[in-house]
Amino acid sequence: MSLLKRLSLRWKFFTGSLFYLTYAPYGWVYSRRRDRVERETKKTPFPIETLDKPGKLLSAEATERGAQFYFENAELEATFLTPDLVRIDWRPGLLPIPYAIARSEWDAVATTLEQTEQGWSVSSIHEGVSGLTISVNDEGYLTFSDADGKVLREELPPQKPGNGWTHQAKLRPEEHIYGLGERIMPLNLRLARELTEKGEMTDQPKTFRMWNYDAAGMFGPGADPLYLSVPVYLGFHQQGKYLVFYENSFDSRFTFDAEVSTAAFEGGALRYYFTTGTVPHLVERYTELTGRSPLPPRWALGYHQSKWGYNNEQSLRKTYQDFEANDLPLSAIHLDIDVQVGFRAFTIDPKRFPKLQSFIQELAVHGVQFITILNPGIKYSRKSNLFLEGQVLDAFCKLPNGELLSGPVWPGWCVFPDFTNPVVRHWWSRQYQYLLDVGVAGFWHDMNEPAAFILWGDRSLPKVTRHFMEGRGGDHLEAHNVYGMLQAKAAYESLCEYRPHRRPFIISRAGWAGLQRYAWTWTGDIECTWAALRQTMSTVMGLGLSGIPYSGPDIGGFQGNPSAELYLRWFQMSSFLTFCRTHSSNNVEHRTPLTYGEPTLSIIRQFLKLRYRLLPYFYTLSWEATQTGHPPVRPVFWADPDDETLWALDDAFLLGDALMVCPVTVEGGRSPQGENCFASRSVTFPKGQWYNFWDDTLIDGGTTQDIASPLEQMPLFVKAGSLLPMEDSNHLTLHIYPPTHGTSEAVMYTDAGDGYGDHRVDRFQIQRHEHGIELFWQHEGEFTFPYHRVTVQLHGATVQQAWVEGNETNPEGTNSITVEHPFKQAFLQH
Ligand code: MIG
Repeated sequence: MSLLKRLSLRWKFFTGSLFYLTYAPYGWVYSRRRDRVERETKKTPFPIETLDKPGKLLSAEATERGAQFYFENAELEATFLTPDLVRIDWRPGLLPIPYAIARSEWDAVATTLEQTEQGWSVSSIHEGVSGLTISVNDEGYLTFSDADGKVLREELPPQKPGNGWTHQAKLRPEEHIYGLGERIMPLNLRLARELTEKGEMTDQPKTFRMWNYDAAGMFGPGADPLYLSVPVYLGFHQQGKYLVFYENSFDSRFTFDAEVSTAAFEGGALRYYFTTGTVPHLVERYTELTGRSPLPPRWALGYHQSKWGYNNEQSLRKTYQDFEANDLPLSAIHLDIDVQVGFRAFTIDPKRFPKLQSFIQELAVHGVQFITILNPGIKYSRKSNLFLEGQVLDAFCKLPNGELLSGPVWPGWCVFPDFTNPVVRHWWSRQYQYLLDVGVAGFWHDMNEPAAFILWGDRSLPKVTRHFMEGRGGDHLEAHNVYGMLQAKAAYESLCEYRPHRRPFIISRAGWAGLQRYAWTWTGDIECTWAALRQTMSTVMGLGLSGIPYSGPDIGGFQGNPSAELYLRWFQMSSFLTFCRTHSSNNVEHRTPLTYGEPTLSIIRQFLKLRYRLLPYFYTLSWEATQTGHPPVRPVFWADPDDETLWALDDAFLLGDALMVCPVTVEGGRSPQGENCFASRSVTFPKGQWYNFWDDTLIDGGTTQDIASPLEQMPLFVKAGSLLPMEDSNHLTLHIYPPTHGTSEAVMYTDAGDGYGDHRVDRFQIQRHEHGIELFWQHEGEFTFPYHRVTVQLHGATVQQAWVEGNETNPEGTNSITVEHPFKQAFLQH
């Protein structure tokens, strides 16, 4: 790096940091005020109902969907929603407002209640036999067992040390735990403890806190909590697999010790859901309960370019032109707070962006969309219309003494809309209309944990802040974690109402159980290191298992300037994540695929183009996620959940069932000794056969092998039996990676890419014969087949002769045929 460049970077960092410093006095005033308010409210204590334990079990009675148990000091209710999904309520305690819940009507479930030696047991009856059984003993121990009598979970009697419950369950030595929303931890959360002890984590991740938290500018592996928490986890052990979801939004802490798990809540009733079955089934049930992501607009699966620092129209035009001139595909440009007037939500500075509307229209023709950021805080100023309107509607959060709460964010002193009030959500929804009229395609919600600038203490609102909570009232301890999700709900409803013919696109930094119904997320201000690149893979997989299928990190990291190699490797990984966006802080160098010149640029172009060719596959996975909740990006164990050796594997991921992606997360992809001396990484293959994407060699599953990983190749594998649909404008290529024997199936989903019109599902069957491959093709749905040409390309074999619907067709080269229309049957002889 030249001296000049280095100096200019220093200067940028310095001015960028100054930017933060100007807020220090606000932070000081606010931190003091927050502490004082919290202290004073404690003087008039809440009524605290404590309980040591539930006491003796006195009686039990059957209910319509389960049973009710009466203990000396507590009540327990088991309600079966399906034969394998049960809701447990321990009372007393405040029941939640059902913000997480997407479904309230369930088919009837037959259940039986029986007295046993130790107490009672309640079971669901499924097809004449007992499905899930919960045994309740005299002191409040609960045991969950499946239809075969295998014990899945043993719970200790819960305790109520304060306003909330503490809940413990036994853990087996081999038990693996996944989920809890956004964590920058190993995929198996139980490993966080070990890594801390070995000193491999920067923080002390022994406790996972549920408290959406602004990591403010930078965080690395081990930091906890982060912006988005979901109190759901999956457990795997030798007796089976289960999922537990605590429907309680209060501040809480989860730990997984050697023998017990603990979940401790600051308030509310102890309400949780338990289900069991295969891994896909667990995710299906959880997303049946909390909802699934709607189909995104197809462009959203393309590449997004973002930068905190696009502060005039010229910088946007230049960005677009750079992409255009360098033959780099681009789907969206994101506008950060620089676009606003005084960082105020729903504003665009007409001085610096005088022709934004026509520029947006111009780029729309080239398939580029605009996304704008907004924060929930509204400037506390009588010059702000939003402030005045909100005051009249009583829209802002208040302190217990009735005073308006204000806290510092980018615009200065801000007030915070209370999204737990439906009137406020409706008012907020209306505000998007103006930006929609300007042509903005989607919204990026930042700082919605909600975050406030502080000098010490918690970076949010005072915990005693009052919230409407749909009319029943509550404090910030309960409302905090749902705040960002409810803002996303308001935005989602706005887009449905004001732009009904296009699908909503919203990205939210904060969230809770059910966020997936409204928004995508990104992983915030991740540091710019190899360790962070490595760990974000688990973050994305963990989010997927927590019901949130769309996420990704800032490519290259938010804070800092990655080396060309780190950026390239990060890019290669992100090309296979659902949300693929480069973004960076205002105090670092502008970062795009062009920043590093050659050879980085060409390699990135190759990966970007591969992603765009794979869009039919990505889009099909998105459609499948609407039907099943299965996240497109999933842990490798998904390929063979019974193989325990895969349970902790988190250095690779699957994209759908067909692709295994093995990012390179260490420096030195190409050794300095010479061009032909490649580095490699080790790859563990789940059972089955895997084709190397780059050279079609076939690899046996159940093995671990060293695979070459030069800079231009990230190890990538296709499962034998897959069909990968790839497109190049209106030319579709069906890449067939045949099964080694028998038959396999694949689907492809297509529609207009946005809106709510017709769709089409193409279904393929690949049959392996002794001398060739037979392909059967059927479809359903009214959408017209959008491609003008179809190539069938066979991998792993050479085509000698080919027939389409029985007519001989000449193979082109060694392994493909091309036709004009979809067909019903083809045979490729090899
Ligand atoms: O206080 O809007 O995570 O993506 O560029 C920082 C400026 C506020 C934090 C977000 C980041 C965004 C930045 N924001």
